[in-house]
Amino acid sequence: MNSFAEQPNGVFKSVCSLDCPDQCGLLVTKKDGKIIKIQGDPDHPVTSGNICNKVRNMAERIYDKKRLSTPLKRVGAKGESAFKPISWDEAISTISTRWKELMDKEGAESILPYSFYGNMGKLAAEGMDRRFFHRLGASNLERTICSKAGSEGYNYTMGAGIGTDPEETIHAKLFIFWGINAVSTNMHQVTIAQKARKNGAKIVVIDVHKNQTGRLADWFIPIRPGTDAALALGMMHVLFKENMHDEAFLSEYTAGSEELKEHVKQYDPETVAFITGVKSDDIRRLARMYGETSPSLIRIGNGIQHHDYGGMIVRTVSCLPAVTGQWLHAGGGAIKHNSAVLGYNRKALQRPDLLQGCTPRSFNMNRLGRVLLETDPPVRSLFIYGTNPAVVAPEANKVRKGLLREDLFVVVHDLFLTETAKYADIVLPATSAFENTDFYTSYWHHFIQLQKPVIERYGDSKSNTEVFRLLAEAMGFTEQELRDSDEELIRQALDFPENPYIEDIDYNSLSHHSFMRANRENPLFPCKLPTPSGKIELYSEKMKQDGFPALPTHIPLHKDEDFPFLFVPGPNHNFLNSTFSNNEKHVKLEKAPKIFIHIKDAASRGIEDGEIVRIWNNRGECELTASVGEQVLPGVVVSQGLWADMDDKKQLVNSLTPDRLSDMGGGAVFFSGKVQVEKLNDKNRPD
Ligand SMILES: Nc1nc2c(c(=O)[nH]1)N[C@H]1C(S)=C(S)[C@@H](COP(=O)(O)OP(=O)(O)OC[C@H]3O[C@@H](n4cnc5c(=O)[nH]c(N)nc54)[C@H](O)[C@@H]3O)O[C@H]1N2
Ligand SMILES: Nc1nc2c(c(=O)[nH]1)N[C@H]1C(S)=C(S)[C@@H](COP(=O)(O)OP(=O)(O)OC[C@H]3O[C@@H](n4cnc5c(=O)[nH]c(N)nc54)[C@H](O)[C@@H]3O)O[C@H]1N2
Ligand code: SF4
Ligand SMILES: [Mo]
Repeated sequence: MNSFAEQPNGVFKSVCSLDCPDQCGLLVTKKDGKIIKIQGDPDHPVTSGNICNKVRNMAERIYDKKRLSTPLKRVGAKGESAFKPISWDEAISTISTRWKELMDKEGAESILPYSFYGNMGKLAAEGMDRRFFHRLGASNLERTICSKAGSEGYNYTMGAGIGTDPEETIHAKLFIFWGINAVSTNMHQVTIAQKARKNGAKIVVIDVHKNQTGRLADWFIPIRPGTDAALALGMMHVLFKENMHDEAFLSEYTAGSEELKEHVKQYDPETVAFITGVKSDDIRRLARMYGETSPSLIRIGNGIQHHDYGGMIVRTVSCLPAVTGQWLHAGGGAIKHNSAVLGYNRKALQRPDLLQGCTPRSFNMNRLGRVLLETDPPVRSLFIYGTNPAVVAPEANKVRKGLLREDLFVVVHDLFLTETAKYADIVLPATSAFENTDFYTSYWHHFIQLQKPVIERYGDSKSNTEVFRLLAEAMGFTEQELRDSDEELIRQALDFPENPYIEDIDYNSLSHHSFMRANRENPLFPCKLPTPSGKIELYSEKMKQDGFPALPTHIPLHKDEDFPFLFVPGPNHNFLNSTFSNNEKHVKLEKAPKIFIHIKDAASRGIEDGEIVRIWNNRGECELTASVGEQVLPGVVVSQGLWADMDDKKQLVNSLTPDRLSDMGGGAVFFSGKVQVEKLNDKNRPD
């Protein structure tokens, strides 16, 4: 492949690698071999030249003086962050020697890979790494921290990760942003909604926090955390009762509508108001608005699934478009995620056959603390890449305690010395996505894009695929699959006749067009869904077999600890999870980590706007700046941003979050924990 990296000057096409649904097309301007500007690619049909502030500033991160340029070896105590530079030869031979010893003594399952999608490139996130760890026979990691619960819930209803094509949503007359802070986390869906608004569309936002997205709504509906299934069922109650349902659609394309009609009788607006905190008149008004407006789109966010029953909540909300037959209208329906549209050949990419029939033990990534502290036989080595678990994983104090174990050999591959890397024995420098070859599939829009290296690699950094090729060689693995080039990996992954939507897309065509659209027809129906009945399953026998109620149901949150506030610690606008939290400009834009609290709750505790307050439970404590007002309901506190502890400031919100698992998919329940909030000088707390 012709590499742009060799050309010192010019403007080059690229793609955003961050874990964000928009997956923008980029134009990168270079001068004398260095990036001097990053803009949106105006030719990209969906993102059309607009990008967020984070990535406009990305060059600062790429050339940040703090970036790692060479492998490091720990020379101080664990977690003390004292390292000395070493060569790649020494780093790789230290790792392979240690792993060979461990494999001899305790077996390969004493080694655990720990990764996520810090780089959404398919090769970076699930390419040679998976092949290598399969061949090694390492313990398996269940990558469940983000969207697994909701995806499983959605699949019970719809069969696969396929929803409305976002480009079609320009025709919608009603947008319901449901548990999504889209202004920050899916900005192009907001752009489309704003355009549609000029033609009379309305925007409704249902959230526990009136944040930047709630503020732009025509109607903001505050709701108690974890109660959205009840609201959706209340809407269905009204839709059926007032004859606003689409009988023809229900009988043709759904299974179980009669059972559902009967079932939702119990969810009358008064009952639902009591559960959700949404007034009964508002429930009726919302249902009528939904019943009378077509096409309507529900954009289902991650907020509703990071709860104890997040799977069931998403399953329930995703039944709504079927009740009014929205799937037949261009732009109508729902988007949870659209990953299945761009489904590629995962088996060919990840090669599970390299396990040679073994099924290694498996660990849920949301329980890293427990995995490190309570597993027997113990995990003795972690290889962490593309994620920063010391900040982003639940029960952070347990995670950190685990990482401090003297007998645990920790390797971290990252661009920076993250909070996690500070606990490492060996740190490996990673290239940025602009230095790599990869391909990207959005989980919202329908475009695949190829990434060619735009710049030369930084210092002595290496990409994920390069690192695992080196490790394979050092371990003495001779299989060709562990030597395939990046180009070969892409060719194999895109060779996937099972997905007709990407029939025309292969490495060669992508090289010519840089981005290509899935060949998908709209609207979604008529079609046969990959559910057991081939229809939208309002009643699901499969759920019953899996131990869930067969019909959509509201289930209250677990009790958690006996503290007065539900705590919702979401991401913020200027970071991407913990990425950018080490960049001064982004930190300045966010000012400080805040805790939003209702005026009445603040008053009863003598807390004033702008003062630093203590938030604590039996898992940990934080000190955040109070933002007093009416952005949240009484009894709820919300923080924004995955900040690391800085200069002795206690701002690690995940020290407070539970490591329980959600009902489906082993998902994280970041937003179902409870806390106490009090003035900093309050003595009424345990030491
Ligand atoms: N700027 C920016 N963009 C990002 C990210 C980032 O960190 N920063 N992270 C990326 C990633 S990995 C992901 S997964 C997505 C996540 O982005 P989103 O899908 O927007 O999910 P969250 O921001 O986690 O939560 C969305 C909203 O749900 C609300 N919420 C919480 N609990 C409930 C509830 O019970 N009911 C209702 N109705 N609302 C609730 C929160 O207040 C929040 O406003 O964003 C991606 N994009
Ligand atoms: N309290 C709370 N916690 C949360 C959430 C929340 O809403 N609230 N959201 C959760 C969600 S949805 C998610 S997805 C997770 C995300 O959490 P993470 O996956 O940890 O995401 P980041 O914090 O962005 O960290 C990604 C890391 O990958 C590194 N990286 C980037 N590209 C590469 C590469 O090519 N190679 C290597 N080796 N490293 C690379 C980056 O430098 C960065 O340090 O956080 C979860 N944690
Ligand atoms: S983070 Fe999201 S909005 Fe920003 S450039 Fe990347 S894909 Fe686009
Ligand atoms: Mo995520």
